[in-house]
Amino acid sequence: MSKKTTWYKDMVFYQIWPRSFKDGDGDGMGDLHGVYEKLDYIKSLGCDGIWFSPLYPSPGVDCGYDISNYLDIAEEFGGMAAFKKVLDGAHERGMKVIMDLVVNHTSTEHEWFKKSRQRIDPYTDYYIWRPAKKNGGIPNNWDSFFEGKAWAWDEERKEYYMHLFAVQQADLNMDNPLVREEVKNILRFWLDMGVDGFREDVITLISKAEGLPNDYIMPASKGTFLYNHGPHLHEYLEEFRHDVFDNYDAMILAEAPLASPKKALEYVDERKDPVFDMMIQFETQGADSLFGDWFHVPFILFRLKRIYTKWQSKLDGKAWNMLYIENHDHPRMVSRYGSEKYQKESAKMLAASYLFQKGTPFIYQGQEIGMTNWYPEDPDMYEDVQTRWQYFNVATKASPKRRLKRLWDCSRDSARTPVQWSAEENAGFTTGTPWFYVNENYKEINVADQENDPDSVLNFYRKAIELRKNLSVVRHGDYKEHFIFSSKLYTYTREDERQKLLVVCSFTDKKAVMKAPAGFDLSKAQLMLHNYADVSSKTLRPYEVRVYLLDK
Ligand code: TEU
Repeated sequence: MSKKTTWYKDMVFYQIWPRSFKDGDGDGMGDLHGVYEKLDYIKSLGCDGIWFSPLYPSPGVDCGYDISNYLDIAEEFGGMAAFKKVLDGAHERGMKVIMDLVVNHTSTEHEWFKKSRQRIDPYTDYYIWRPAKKNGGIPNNWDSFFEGKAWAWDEERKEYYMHLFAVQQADLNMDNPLVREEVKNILRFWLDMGVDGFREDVITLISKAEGLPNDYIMPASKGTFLYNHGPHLHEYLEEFRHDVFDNYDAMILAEAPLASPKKALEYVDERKDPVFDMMIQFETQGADSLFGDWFHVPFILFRLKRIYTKWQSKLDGKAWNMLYIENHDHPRMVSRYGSEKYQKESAKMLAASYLFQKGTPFIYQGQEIGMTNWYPEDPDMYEDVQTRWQYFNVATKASPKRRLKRLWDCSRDSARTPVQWSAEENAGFTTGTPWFYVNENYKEINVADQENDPDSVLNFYRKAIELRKNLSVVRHGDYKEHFIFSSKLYTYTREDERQKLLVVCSFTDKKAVMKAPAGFDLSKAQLMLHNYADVSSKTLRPYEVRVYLLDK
């Protein structure tokens, strides 16, 4: 069957992490009433799609990624009635809505798990249970992403269960056909309601190596290559597609840790019946870290440029890129690849560094006003399960100062503080007591002030998105990087038979001299977007960005 769903290619998505987006009922927790209030705001950015991080009932150990009921909406977010209102409201405004599908694991509070631990059929084999070894030891040496080894002992069943994430996130046994039927029911339930697709959480981890062998190769993160892209993954994904997705016009965005473009093409190559429409790759996050977010190093522009260009060129003509710089799993970009000192300039430059690439851009809540990292003095203020494990159990011999600095640089909580709506109390996020800390800089960085300022980061995003929508060269033209050896500038063009777009991004707080690529006559080009008032000189100021358009 040939690929049918392509509407996402002309769209820009906005990601909502519900707890911190907007509180509509005053209980301190973001909710769907708040989302409803802000639908026109999202639309005003030029976004025509929303990805919701999980809204389902959950004990909240991993902020909703530990689901206890897949067929409902959490009361704290307003329940099903509020969701349907948002879904209809979005559709009325011409916006699509995609949900997070988290089926590598469920919460240990899910009914399936409660019955499975009691060996009540048909749930007995819904999870990955193994007896203790003769010496009482765990079944294999795999590590979890969040909390030590990937196994937890269950006193009731007297067996270990696998958890690749937190202890309260038990991995489903996808080899069990009944579990796959459950997944299909979940998909149909939401698609029949009118949802337009899914972002599939760590979906490449759902098939584990036969026999769950020990990992003797990896020094850390043991097991990664034994459960990522596992033996039956394609088979299960094809089953989901055949039994469900082929009957709907739905978009599938797959989250894929550790995927290279080559690996991604096994799933998204449009010439070969793809199982996914797009993939969330992690490499873009790796220009200031080694082996994942928790080994922070200074930002290196060469690495970012190489990654940007690699994904643009390797997928070109074969598959469609998902473009993003921020989401709920990584600290804020202004604080990492940009500069807090030049917050306004660098937020705009970072926007242009990816919004004009080929693919479908995603914007994470707060990114559009250039929100920055959060610097609490007390490690106990962190909420995230992964962050707390890293602080209390990893690198514990370092000085308290270094340990805290590591959280500032690496924690996901940096991107999870409430959206800064105004300079009012609690940044206008809630009239109650916020569930989490508000970044102290909300008086300087907030939506209300930026609405009134034509030169704000917010209005830069609006202009950039509008340009993208109006110019077919941005959506479909060829991508080319120039001056790849520049340690200060990232320069790229997009080109079709009629037009050529040039984007020059300075990633330095020093001056840099701008050059146009051969054949691009700046005197004939029109300056479409910039982040400094006067643009006469060829010397770029800190974090300057310019976007030029040339008619051929
Ligand atoms: O993230 C998967 C994932 O790989 C991240 O946990 C990543 O390792 C980490 O955030 C890097 O610091 C997805 C969700 O996006 C995340 O929020 C969930 O916690 C996780 O799956 C488990 O469901």
